[in-house]
Amino acid sequence: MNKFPKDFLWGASTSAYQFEGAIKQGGKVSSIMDRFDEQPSYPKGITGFKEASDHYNHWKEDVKLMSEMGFKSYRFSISWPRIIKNKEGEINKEGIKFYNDLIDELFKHKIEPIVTMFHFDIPDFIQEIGGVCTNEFTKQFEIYSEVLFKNFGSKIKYWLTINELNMFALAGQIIGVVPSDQKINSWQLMHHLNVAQAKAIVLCRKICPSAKIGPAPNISTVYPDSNKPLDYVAKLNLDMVRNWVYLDIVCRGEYSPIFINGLKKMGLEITITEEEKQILKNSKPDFIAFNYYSTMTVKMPTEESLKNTKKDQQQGLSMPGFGESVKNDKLEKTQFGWEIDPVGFRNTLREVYDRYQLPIMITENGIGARDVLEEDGKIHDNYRIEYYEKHIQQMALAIADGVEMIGYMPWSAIDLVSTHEGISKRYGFVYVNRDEFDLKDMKRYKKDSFHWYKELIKNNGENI
Ligand code: BGP
Repeated sequence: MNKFPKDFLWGASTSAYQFEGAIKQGGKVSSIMDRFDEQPSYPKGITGFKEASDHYNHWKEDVKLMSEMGFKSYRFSISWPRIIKNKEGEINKEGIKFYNDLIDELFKHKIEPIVTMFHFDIPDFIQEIGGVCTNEFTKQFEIYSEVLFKNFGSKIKYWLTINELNMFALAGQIIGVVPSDQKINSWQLMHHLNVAQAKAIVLCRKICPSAKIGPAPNISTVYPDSNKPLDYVAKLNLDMVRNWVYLDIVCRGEYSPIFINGLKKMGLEITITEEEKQILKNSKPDFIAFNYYSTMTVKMPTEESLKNTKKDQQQGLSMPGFGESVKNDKLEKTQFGWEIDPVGFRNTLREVYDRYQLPIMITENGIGARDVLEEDGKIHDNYRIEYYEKHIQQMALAIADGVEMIGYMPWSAIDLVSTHEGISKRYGFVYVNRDEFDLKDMKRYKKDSFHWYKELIKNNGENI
């Protein structure tokens, strides 16, 4: 029996603000990400997103490289501030043309475009009215969604709503989607995003009925740190606020009573209108896309133990009285401290499929590393090959377990700028020749993993 379906979508991912650069070209208006590096909370000594990998001016060459690797699919995000100029919804025609040209070029190379509607780059005109923290956000996202579906709907088969909706609530200030001086109720913010997502799904059904649409959160299995029953309570708690609440709302149409009750225990609540309840009930997705980097291990915290943690999308998520994430000493780590857990990937795939029984697409997975460009133009990233080999083997086992999978689009197709750790944390199959502050020539170099992935796709993963 084949390990992967015949038409499996092998490819890779990027996001607009981390990849395109050209923040002042093509009629793009400003976004919060353009100046994230100027915020006091942004780590010192690393680049921001103004130039990124200059994909905006290299897109044809970049698609050619993807085609050479044999990509069947490419997951990228459309930049909201490239498409809409202001809160009146004025359209930037140049932005529409840029993505239409990109999509056509992908089709020319037989690559299926998988479009993320929104990947962190909130336009300034939205931030000025409160960003993701107000109800107004859902109205603005609806205006934007309609423009996307009307302009690209005839070509796009797979839409992804909001990248890592859960990370807006859990690590919003670290990834820059919430300004560090803005006071927020993370759960109300999450609710606005859930409603925005639901409205987009409803609109998609209306405007492009033959397209498929799904959410794209960051999901990972949560292990209890020990066999102490209380650590298992912490596991259930963190599982809920890290994973299931975001998928329950879109797949089941409501929040779990345990979640709502948990909020009350923390002295929090979310305001949900009757109209919103109806929208949330009627916006089921066609598939689940999710990003997976590693697993999480938790214990029941004491007040003292909560003080020490470094926090981002993969580490340090903790909640007083609920659970505290701790290091898993059974797992190796990347150079940037993220735990590596290929078997956890199989576990996560099984849990998600078992719970919702919808086809799954992996929209991110990968290893950030300080790759070195050798004098002969080569990049020997065997650690990346090893990372992928192990994860893809586990994905094959998950498929053999019975998980239904559509595709695998790891992070990232080509080097780009990390959310909060600069360009030196590289993820691509292709090296982009620039440093944190020296833009050099932005030349593209194929890493060893490029040739490895090409071979794997050619064999539809059978050689893994
Ligand atoms: C995800 C985001 C991506 C991406 C990736 C790697 O959370 O969706 O945008 O960058 O993580 O994370 P980082 O860039 O922080 O290394």
